[in-house]
Amino acid sequence: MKKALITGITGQDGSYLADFLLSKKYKVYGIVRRSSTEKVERIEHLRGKVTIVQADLLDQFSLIDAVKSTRPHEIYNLAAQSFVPTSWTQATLTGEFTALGVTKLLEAIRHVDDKIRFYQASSSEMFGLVQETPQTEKTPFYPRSPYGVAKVYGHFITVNYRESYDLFAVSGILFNHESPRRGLEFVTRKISDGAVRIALGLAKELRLGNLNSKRDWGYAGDYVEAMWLMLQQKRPQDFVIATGETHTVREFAEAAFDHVGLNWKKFVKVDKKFYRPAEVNVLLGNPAKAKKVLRWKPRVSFNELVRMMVDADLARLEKKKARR
Ligand code: NAP
Ligand code: F7E
Repeated sequence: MKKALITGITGQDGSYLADFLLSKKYKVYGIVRRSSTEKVERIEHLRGKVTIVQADLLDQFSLIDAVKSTRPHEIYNLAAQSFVPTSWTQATLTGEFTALGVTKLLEAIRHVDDKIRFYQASSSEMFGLVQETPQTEKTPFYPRSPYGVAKVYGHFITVNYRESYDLFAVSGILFNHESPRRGLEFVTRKISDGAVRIALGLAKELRLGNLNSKRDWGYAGDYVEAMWLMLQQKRPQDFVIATGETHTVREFAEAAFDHVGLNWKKFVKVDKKFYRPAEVNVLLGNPAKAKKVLRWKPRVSFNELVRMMVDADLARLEKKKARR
C-alpha cells in the first residue's frame, strides 16, 4: 500500500488531496499543528480514514519525527500562510512558514529517506507583475507581495535540492483554484457567501476591493489530481496548472449574484480598505505542458465553479437560518 504525508491537510487543498489519495487506496497521514481548539472542519468527513500527526512547519525536529514515524512514499507540502494580505501584516512569519518551512521539510527527507517523492505547492503569485502573457514554466518571476517572494524561495529551494541531492522534488505552479471549501476571506468565497447572505436577507451589502483584478480561476478538486500526477512521472519536473482563461473579480460577482437572481451592482460596494499595497493585476496560465506530459486538463468551467460555490453556500446558510 502506498503511503502519503500531507502538510496542510486541514486546508482547502489538503482536504481534497486526502479525498483523492484515499480514492486511489493510499494510506494517508496528515500533519496538523497544535492548537487549543480543533480546526478540522474540512476533514471532518475523513475522521478514522486519515491518520493525524502533530508537527509544525516552524519546527525542524517535529518534521523529522513526522517523516520517520510515517515513512511515506510521497510528501505533499501544502502548508503555508496562504492569504496574500496577511503576508504584509505578518511578513516575517510568512517567510518562516512559506519559505523556510520548505527547506525544513526537504532536510527532513534528506535525513530520513532521500527516495521519498516531494511535491511543493508553488503559486502563480510568483509571476506577480507579469513579464509575459500567458505565463508558462519559463516565464520569469516578479513577485508583488511578501507571500509571492516567500513562494519564489520555496520554489527555487525545491529545484535546488533536486539538482544538488538528486531528490525527486517537484514544484506545481498552480493558478488560483477555488471550491466550497475555500477560506471565507478569499475573494471568490467572500462573493459566493456574500451574495447568498444578501439573497437570504442576512446581509445588506458586500464590500470588496479591486474589481478589475483578473485571475485564472479553476476548481481545487481538479488541481489536486495534477499534484498527484506530477509525482507519478518518470522524471521530476515542474508544471504550470491553470485553465487558460482569465476573468475579473467583477465578472465573478456578476455571475454569483445572477445565480441567486440579484443584480450585483445594487449590492457590491468598493472599499479601498481591501486594496493591496502592490497588486497582481492579471494572471493567465498556459497549461500546455501539463496537458501534454501529465494528460491533465481542468474539468470544471468558470460558470460551473461559480454555481457550485453559490449552491454550497446556499445549502449551508439556509440550514443555519432555519436553526435560528
Ligand atoms: P489554506 O486553505 O490556507 O491551507 C493552509 C494550510 O497550511 C492549513 O492546513 C494550515 O493549518 C497549514 N499551516 C499553516 N501554517 C502551518 C504551520 N506552521 N505548520 C503546519 N501547518 C501549517 O491553503 P490552500 O488554498 O489549501 O493552499 C494549499 C497550498 O497551496 C498553500 O501552500 C498555498 O500557498 C498554495 N497555493 C494555493 C493556491 C490556491 O489558489 N488555493 C494557488 C497556488 C498555491 P491550520 O488549519 O492550522 O491553519
Ligand atoms: O484575491 C482581489 C484581490 O485573496 C484575488 C491564494 O490562494 O491565489 C490566492 O491569492 C484578487 C486580488 O487571492 C477583494 O485584490 C478584490 O487581486 O482571492 P484572493 P490571491 O491574492 O490571488 C494564489 C494563487 C495563491 O497562491 C494564494 O495563496 O481579488 N480582491 N476585492 C479581493 N481579494 C480579497 N481577498 N478580498 C476582497 O474583498
